[in-house]
Amino acid sequence: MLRREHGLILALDVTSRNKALEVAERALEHVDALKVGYPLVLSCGMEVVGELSELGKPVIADFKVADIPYTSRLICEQARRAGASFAIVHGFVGEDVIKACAGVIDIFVVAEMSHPGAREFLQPVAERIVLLARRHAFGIVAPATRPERVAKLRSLAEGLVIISPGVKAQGAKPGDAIRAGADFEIVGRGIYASPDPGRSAAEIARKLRGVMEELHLKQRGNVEEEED
Ligand code: NUP
Repeated sequence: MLRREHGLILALDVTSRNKALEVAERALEHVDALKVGYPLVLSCGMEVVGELSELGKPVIADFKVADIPYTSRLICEQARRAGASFAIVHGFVGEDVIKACAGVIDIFVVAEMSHPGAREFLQPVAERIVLLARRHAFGIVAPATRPERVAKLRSLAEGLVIISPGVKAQGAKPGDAIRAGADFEIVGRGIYASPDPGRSAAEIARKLRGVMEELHLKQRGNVEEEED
């Protein structure tokens, strides 16, 4: 279950359990989910996934799983056992891997990454990955740093939830990805590395709620126009 209230997912790429819990607690009321990855679990163990999930928001295990189906499935089982509600899995490894992972936990498939290098190998196949994801996944990962790509992938991602990283530290402005069709924006350093993580999360969440409201009004406007 991933309920959208703020449109914001907090990425906790810190390397201390205490810092992760402290930032999560401060930002909690302004975010819809917490995302953990290798920096956190390799430094302080998988137990932190359970501790974070006990705070009451779903935890996304960002392990960018990209192994053979058998091993990928084992990784996803560990994520689920630890208390994660979702895992992030690479799409370029193929449908057998996506299927194996989706059999044990709800997954987000990485369609296109947010960094400049993603243009080299991933972008040319991103649209095909979305079509694969439609058969097995809960959602996809699309780059907030390229809103035009979010819009393109949205047009193919029927029924999928889109989560978009790259906001603040990687250059995207809060709200741009949601305006382009994403459901949630992911923010890490823009919150945990700020002097006041609670306040930064509150400010970003306010902006995102504003954009969602604006889109909703626009949709309603369109409906009313059509009805006239
Ligand atoms: O394409 C991706 N880009 C990306 O930044 C896919 C991801 N999963 N991420 C993750 O999002 C990245 O590993 C980090 O956890 C978060 C972005 O963090 P930040 O740039 O806001 O600090």
